[in-house]
Amino acid sequence: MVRLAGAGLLLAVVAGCGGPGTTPPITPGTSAHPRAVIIVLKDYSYIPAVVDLVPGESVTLQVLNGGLVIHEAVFGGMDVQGAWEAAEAATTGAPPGPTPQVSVAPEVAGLRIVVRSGERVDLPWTVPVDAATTAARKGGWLVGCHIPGHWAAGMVVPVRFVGPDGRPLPTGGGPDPTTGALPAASAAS
Ligand SMILES: [Cu+2]
Repeated sequence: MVRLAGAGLLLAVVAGCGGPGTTPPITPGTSAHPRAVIIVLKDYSYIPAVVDLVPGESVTLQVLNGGLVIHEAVFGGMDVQGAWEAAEAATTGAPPGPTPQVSVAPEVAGLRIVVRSGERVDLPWTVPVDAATTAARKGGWLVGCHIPGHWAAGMVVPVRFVGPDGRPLPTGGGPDPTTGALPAASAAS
């Protein structure tokens, strides 16, 4: 119940920051002072609409599920998204109860945070220093949910890598850094 109350508060805070898609100036996080990156999971979308990250910075991911069903935030390129989409598709139709354990090969595991309804998971993380250049080769990074049916329902947002000055870094391909237009949602290939 306390966590649910916190969910409402966080949503209010996020809404008060100008809404999804705005880019307030970023002060990159350091190991001594990690930057809080707040991501709210809903049925079936994310807030914010674009996740800004500075390569090499230390962040504390605060992933809050304000929806009614379990969700996740998988960070990575389309190779990562596709791997989780395929792995979790195998759980379609599983009976109610504990979420089935799924895994993918380490090289396409990316970063995955699963959060149950009303809960929040905090995770310290250092954004790979080569994330933007890697993304440039692989068509951009995304944050997506692969609970069966959720990606298809539109539960995916782009990552925008930005420099310490808050300006987008060139990552080539992938989501349009301005409009956030996404690649085709058929991640199962
Ligand atoms: Cu989901």
